[in-house]
Amino acid sequence: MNDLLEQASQRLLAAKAIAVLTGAGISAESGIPTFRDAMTGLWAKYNPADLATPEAFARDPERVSRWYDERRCRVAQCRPNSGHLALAHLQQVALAQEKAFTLITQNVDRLHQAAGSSDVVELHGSLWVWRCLECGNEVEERGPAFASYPHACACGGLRRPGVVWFGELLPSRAFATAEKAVASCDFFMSVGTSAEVYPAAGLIEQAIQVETDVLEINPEATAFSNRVSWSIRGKGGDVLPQIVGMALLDDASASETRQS
Ligand code: BJW
Ligand code: ZN
Repeated sequence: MNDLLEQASQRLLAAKAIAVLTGAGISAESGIPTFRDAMTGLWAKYNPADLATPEAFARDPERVSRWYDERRCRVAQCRPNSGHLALAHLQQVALAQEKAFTLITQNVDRLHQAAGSSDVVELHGSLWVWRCLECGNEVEERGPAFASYPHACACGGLRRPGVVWFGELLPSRAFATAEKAVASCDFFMSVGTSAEVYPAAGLIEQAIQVETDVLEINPEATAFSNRVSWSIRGKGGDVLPQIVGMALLDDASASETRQS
């Protein structure tokens, strides 16, 4: 694994445009359950068709709103981990060196932003934003659990969580930004995603097709593991700080050599 880390960090150091796609696995070490992990994932306990579709909300808005509000309140107790922090640090250094850097996430927890990442491209929306189905008004809900369910707007309409459910289109501007970043990057990282949900997983396919260097970080294999340049089996919170640390250390020693 050390050889893989060394090689990938060398390429990261040389990259001029970096794009990163993250999934629920990067937040697992912050205490937020993933979706598809066999024992601990949300879909091991719940049926997505009952909770994560517009039809489920239409059928039982009380249950769906309560479930999302409970998740919102749980995430409010969670802090970014060393994986989120390493990506925020990498972005800062990349931008200072005038490299392009785009962080694309499927996560709805906003822990990347809490770690200091900016301009995060949210493909599946956010647990914090709730939108009225009648008047379209959007509010950022940062307070305690709602007093009653379903959550209602001042206009009397129902508010739904601002996440993207199965069968719904992804926000078009966010997806276009993501596709453009992947098309123009020379180093792509996929971290903590099972790569099973489309069109987000299609971004990994796109990176492989354009022959960008692709690094996957995940404790488990995915459908892309055999096709990427490096597949590192490990946790985001362990591997990301190492890889970013190695790349920045190499960079610092190279600039010392240049100066002496
Ligand atoms: C660690 C770790 C550690 C653990 N460190 N790693 C093409 C083919 C087949 C189907 C489709 C297709 N195109 C579209 C579809 C349908 C559907 C889809 O993809 N279904 C598949 C499941 C089969 N897609 C859609 O419906 C999308 N919309 C769409 O396509 O619109 C066009 C359309 C409209 C109408 C008809 C047809 C097409 C919308 C997808 C929306 C996804 N929404 C969710 C819920 C969000 C709200 C909520 O939070 O409840 O988004 S589902 C859920 O999955 C969530 C996630 O963002 C998403 C991805 O999951 P992720 O992040 O990869 O998590 P996991 O749990 O799957 O994986 C975690 C990984 O972490 C694992 O690999 C672990 O090993 C790893 N891990 N610990 C690093 N410490
Ligand atoms: Zn309203």
